[in-house]
Amino acid sequence: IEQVKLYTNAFILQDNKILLGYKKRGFGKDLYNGFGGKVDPGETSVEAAVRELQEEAGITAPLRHSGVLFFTVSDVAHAFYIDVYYANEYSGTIEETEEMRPQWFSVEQNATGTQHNSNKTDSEFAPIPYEQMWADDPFWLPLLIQGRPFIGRADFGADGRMQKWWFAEIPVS
Ligand code: 6U4
Ligand code: NA
Ligand code: NA
Repeated sequence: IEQVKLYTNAFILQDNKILLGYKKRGFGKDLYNGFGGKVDPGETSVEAAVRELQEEAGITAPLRHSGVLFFTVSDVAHAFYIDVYYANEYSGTIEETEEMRPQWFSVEQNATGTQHNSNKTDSEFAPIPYEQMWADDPFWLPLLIQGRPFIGRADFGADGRMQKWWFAEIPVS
């Protein structure tokens, strides 16, 4: 690894829904993810997270830190250090931008794995589209949703497949 670059990734969690963005261009194109990007010189990680959320979804939120991720990609010279944030509220109006198409998803079906509530035939919101997300996301996104801090590492091959990984909840007292 020649260099580590700092990134952010931010999620809004509200009313058993999570706000994801469909990435329309650049790194991770055609995948759903949180909102984020590179930490610029002179700004803190949380400042970058707030700025990127504003730039990509049009909203501002009181972001709180949730986890830390470290990724390598075999044909990319730098490693990705990602601070992951969440908020339960936001201000402004969610807007599609040139980079991201925001969309709400239900967290309920994903949390339980099955639908126990037979009164609820179909949700207005689709479950989290893990098959259209980075391969590491199923390991830590459920922890973020449950408010449990996490840490993890994954190494991706040139083909984009996750080759080695390790994720854990951070015990907090
Ligand atoms: P520029 O060059 O400024 O347009 P920027 O918007 O700063 O780029 P971008 O969009 O490339 O950065 O940021 C990548 C985003 O993808 C960050 O939110 C971090 C996130 N990311 C990168 N690898 C990831 C992975 N394996 N799993 C994941 N998110 C990842 O869930
Ligand atoms: Na970005
Ligand atoms: Na950026």
